[in-house]
Amino acid sequence: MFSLMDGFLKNDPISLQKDILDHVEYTVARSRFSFDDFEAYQALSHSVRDRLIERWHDTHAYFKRKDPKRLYFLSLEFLMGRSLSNSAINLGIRDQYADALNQLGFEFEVLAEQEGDAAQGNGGLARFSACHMDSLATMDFPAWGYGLRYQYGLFRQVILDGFQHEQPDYWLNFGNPWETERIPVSYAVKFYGTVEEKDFNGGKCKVWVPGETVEAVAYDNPIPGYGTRNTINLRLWSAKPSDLYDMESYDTGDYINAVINRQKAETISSVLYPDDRSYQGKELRLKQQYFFVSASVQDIIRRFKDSHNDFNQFPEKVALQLNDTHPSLAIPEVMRVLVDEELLSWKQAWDIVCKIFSCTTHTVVPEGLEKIPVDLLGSVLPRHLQIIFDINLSFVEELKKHFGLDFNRLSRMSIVEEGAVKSIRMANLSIVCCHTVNGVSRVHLDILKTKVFKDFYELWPQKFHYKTNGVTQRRWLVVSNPGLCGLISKWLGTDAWIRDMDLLMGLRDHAVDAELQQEWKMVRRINKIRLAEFIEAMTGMKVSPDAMFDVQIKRIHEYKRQLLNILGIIYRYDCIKNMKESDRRKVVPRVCIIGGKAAPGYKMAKKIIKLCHAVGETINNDSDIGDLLKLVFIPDYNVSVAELVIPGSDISQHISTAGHEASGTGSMKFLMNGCLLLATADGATIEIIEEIGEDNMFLFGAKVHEVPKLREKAQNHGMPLQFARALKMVRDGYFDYEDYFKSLCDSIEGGGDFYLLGNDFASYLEAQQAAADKAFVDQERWTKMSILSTAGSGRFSSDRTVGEYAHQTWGIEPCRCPF
Ligand code: 26Y
Repeated sequence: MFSLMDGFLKNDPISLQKDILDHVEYTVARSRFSFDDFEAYQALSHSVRDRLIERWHDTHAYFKRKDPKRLYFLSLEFLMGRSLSNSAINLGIRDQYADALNQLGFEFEVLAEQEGDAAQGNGGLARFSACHMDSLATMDFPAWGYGLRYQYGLFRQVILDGFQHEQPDYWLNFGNPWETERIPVSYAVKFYGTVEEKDFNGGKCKVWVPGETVEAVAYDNPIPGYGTRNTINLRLWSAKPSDLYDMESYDTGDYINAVINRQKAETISSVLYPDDRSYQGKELRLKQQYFFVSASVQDIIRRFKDSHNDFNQFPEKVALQLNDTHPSLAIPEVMRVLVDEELLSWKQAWDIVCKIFSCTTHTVVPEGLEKIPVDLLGSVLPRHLQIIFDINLSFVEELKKHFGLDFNRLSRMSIVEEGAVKSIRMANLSIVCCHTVNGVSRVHLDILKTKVFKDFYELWPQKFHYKTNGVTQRRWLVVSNPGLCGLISKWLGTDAWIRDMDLLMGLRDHAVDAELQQEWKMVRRINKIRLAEFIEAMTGMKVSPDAMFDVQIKRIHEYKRQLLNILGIIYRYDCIKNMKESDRRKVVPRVCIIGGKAAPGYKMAKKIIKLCHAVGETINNDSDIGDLLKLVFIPDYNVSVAELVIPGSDISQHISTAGHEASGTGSMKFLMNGCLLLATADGATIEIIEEIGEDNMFLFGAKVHEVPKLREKAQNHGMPLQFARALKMVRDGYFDYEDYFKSLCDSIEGGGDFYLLGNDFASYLEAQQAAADKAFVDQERWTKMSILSTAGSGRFSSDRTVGEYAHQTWGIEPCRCPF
């Protein structure tokens, strides 16, 4: 008789080998005697997935038995990157797999390189979701992630003649071994149609008669915690044509058209919007938002009803977290389901809604705030528009009681914007209905309180909080920098820091120890050599690992000021070119590395990419300069590129105009990896300074409170000399394409320098010189700063962030699967 316990998969090398070969033969359908690296990768990931699924089942059975309050994390974007190494490490069996593969003649590392990135998101906000999933699992929280399964992730960036071109990322082409399709878990999602009023129980009730129905099918992605058996779920919805159609009345022509039209339903989950800044009220985007929200809400309510029959208990069992305003249609959707389908009174439903929702906002600028035209919303979701109007009606009444007839204030705060295009302000809707609104750093919250949501803060100060962002050390150190991890564990005498980052502080005691310094430098050098090889493979350019690697990788945006970096490089180039031979010998050789994508419609950002290439072309081919200065643009920046670049960087730049980066999480990844920061006092950097001290980084530029005055000044004052000189070279066509770059130059000249590049240029150069020419030559001091950076990075683990959210916002407790 087979025992259930025997069903558990074994992790010794022989069992793992057999398992991999079974998958080669039966899952990948290749001969176990002959398969290549990619096929081996596929078999290996299926073997890992089997183990994930086993834990996933155990975790969910345990959650079901214990019935804790659950957190549901709703996000339109999850930027997960690769899964293989992360999963194998979190399962605690990476080394066993490596051994098993060695005996089969394969290398784990090489197979891991076969995996493509899951790029279901744009940038910071989407990595926030991914890091949070890892921390939620590791900390044993009973949580679910919900999102959309895009067929095309973020576009691939191809550079032709220095210009960015976008290519579709059809990431599912080669199958996705990490997901499980769950056909039985599917829900009908309705669109369009009309709302009818029906008599019910002596009263009236609303019935939404849809014009279109689309099926949402669940795809589950297991997320394993580290050092725990807990494995939680990321459920992504895919759109399929619905069966809810009567097709019999069609003749042949109608029939064909009807089938084709039904097929169009799939477009809802076909493509990720590549903009992360300015919102455009597009019908498809609205449908995407509602589609994933409706399926998720149905799933959450179904799970609740499986074991409860009283909706008054709902807030004790359910917390819904909205990642920015993108999923905020969940609010009217929950109201609709509770009132129209579960037949609760409006008041009962409203009380529940006010207790379950919280949100995080990731922006500082009004352009990022979503506004849905009323006409569009009324056509796609007629019942939701009514509900939003009703919520707004009571809200405006409350406002009148509180502030009197202050019409300006009422019109600013109303959920409905009365403008040329009457619209629904999704941020206002979220603030009205969420019990907590979180910013992502201390200064971000200040900006929300004093500017973006000032009126709301005056009404409900208790709603506004911040939780400084963090990133997961499992991916950003353990997966991406095994060398440094080994060293950290050796010197701390434990690897417990992988679940408790505060322990890294212990490195402070050894920061000047010559032996650690030696080993630290060695590990960092190996990472630099790996990066140099990658650069050569990607761009054909040879760079020396002896040079300082100076890196800026992130989305291209005017506020992130890649242009400041490039103008700084031009200035440096010009200085070197005009130097005497004897002075040249004193220059610290530098490799400047820039990477990042521009939104396809963002003209200025695209010009910045071209400028970077044009300047690189000139500098890199100038024999006067040689190895003293190189400029490399790394194409198609994504999560796995970041994993390789970050550990090999000496300094990294986080140079946004103060007050524009809500938090900035890239800096935290560099910090953990012992890379020194060259930064402005913006977003989370302000808190990083508190942890590691100003002396261990290179700070420059205007402070948040100085920016408004400086902007006025910039209108009336000329540019600093060095800045004018660098800019003139671009204007005068030193790098060709002068017509193309004209608007870029105009944007920072003649008083229009909104992001204050001119103002910050001198102090930027000073910080660069302090970094390069002074600190870098003193390798002992540099290594000490590097060790202290890692040592001070504990606070920026997403474990800390998630712990704060759990405790202060969601009210959830760990629920650790015992076996
Ligand atoms: C509405 C649509 C246009 C839109 C789509 C994506 C709007 C915003 C976004 C994404 C925003 C985003 O990624 N924000 C970043 O969030 C990070 C995590 O909190 C922050 O570290 C970073 O400063 C912020 O820009």
